[in-house]
Amino acid sequence: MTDALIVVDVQNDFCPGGALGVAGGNGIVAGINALMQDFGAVVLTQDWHPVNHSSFADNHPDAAPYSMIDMPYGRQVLWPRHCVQGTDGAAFHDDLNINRADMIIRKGFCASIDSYSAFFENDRTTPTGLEGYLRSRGFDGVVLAGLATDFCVAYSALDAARLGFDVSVRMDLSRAIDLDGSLAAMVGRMDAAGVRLIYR
Ligand code: VGL
Ligand code: ZN
Repeated sequence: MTDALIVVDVQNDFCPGGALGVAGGNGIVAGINALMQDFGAVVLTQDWHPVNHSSFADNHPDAAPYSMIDMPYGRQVLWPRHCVQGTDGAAFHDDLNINRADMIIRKGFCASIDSYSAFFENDRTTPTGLEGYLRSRGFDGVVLAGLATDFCVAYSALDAARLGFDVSVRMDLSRAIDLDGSLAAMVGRMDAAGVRLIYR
């Protein structure tokens, strides 16, 4: 088994004080840096939205942040404006060891569709290219950590499992948004999909 580490969205806007700050988000950075040393490949994902992105509540008249809308590809949460391309909020946390990364994959750059997963946009079919990258380098397993457990980490884990990778999530090195029970729901789905949830 050859595993790659995928570090999901450890960006300023997902850390406390950021536009979509996740409680304790900054507390996982040192542990993730240490974990990087155990892997033959380290991939970072970076949420990277244009200003007119359709997942931003303020791009929809009268829509409240955290409300839901129907998009052509399914239901979508409307988020506070976050991770706008080129802003400080979209930058990686200052302490993250980005020099260790072999690959940085950006996602959510298409205005009309969101992309939680590192592998597919939210239509679950438009690929990011990460599957090909990992397979062509000979990786057949992934370990995931980062932000947020119940959105971008979980979507990435479910897609990786669907693609046939061996998948583990370091729950101790991930932090959740937990919107209306989303953490419990996604833990259930990951468990059912055969994703190993590691709490150590
Ligand atoms: C994320 C909501 C919107 C995440 C990204 O990284 O989990 N969540 N964009
Ligand atoms: Zn986003």
